[in-house]
Amino acid sequence: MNRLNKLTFCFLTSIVWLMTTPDALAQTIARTAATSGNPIFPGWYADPEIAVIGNRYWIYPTYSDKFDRQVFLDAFSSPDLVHWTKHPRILDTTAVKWAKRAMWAPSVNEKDGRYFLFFSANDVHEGEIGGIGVAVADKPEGPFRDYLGKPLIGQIHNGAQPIDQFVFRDQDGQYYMLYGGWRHCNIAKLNADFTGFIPFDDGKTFREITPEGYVEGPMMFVRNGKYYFMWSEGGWTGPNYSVAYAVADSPFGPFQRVGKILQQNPAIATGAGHHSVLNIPRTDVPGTDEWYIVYHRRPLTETDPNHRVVCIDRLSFNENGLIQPVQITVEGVKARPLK
Ligand code: FUB
Repeated sequence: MNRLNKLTFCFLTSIVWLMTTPDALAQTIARTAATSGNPIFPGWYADPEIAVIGNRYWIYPTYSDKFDRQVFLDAFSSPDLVHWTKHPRILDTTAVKWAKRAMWAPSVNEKDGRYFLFFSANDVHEGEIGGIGVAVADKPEGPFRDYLGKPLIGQIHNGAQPIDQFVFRDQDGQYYMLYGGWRHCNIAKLNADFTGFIPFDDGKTFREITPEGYVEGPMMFVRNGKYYFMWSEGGWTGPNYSVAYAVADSPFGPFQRVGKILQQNPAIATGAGHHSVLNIPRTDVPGTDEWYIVYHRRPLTETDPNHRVVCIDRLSFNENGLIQPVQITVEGVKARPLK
């Protein structure tokens, strides 16, 4: 080999070596990733709620571990559903004196320039301290501080464990909370400053709207004037955890179960459930009908109940407004930068 050929050989070999080191590979993957992949970020997390705040997507999940280790909440943000930034410990039990463990299912709403994070803590049972609380911050990444110094809902009403809260803004601007474990779901009307609830006309504060099959993880959205109520069924520790829904003309129902739309695929993952839904048009491009579902599932290699990961896939409707069964994927969704 002459000197020029030797130099060319060395140069090419170095390029090939550089490109195959893990760092070079990681950068290449990050630069060229066209889809989010599933899971969308590393770590054991569950019960994700997705929102658009400003020009970023935000996901607020439960940290999935033994109840005694669930003493904080992390959040994740992204400009495009593909590249995610972790915001660690946006809230932890040191900021909430009544919360000791089992911080679950955060639900975040922006109101009057502040961010309100509803969460549950302590896996509360009759006579215990805990339940659903609310924390507040000036930014979506916190730091959040306890808003009330006590639970917003600390008692058991209509048999519903005070967990898995979802705060829903109705078309007229009124906020409602749906919540409940132990196979019961209540709806309650939040007051204007989120310090409590306004009783309904019948004098009751907590109205039960439990549909057939309901277990936990309620959420609601409106599409074409119809109220879609969704929930999780089955046991969250097992493979059959899944999501079903009902449709009605009001947030109070009556809700007739339509069927399951999210469940395990034994070739991809098990235990798919406790989700939230994002509609792009409301926040970005009015007139398109672009929907995403964010949910947790268990990788096929895992049996530990807490080994749950956060995933995203597309959600769609048929011409009658019925939700099509979700195809859970390994690829996730395409990059979707916000305008
Ligand atoms: O992550 C803790 C609990 O598991 C949630 O509150 C339930 O909905 C289930 O996902």
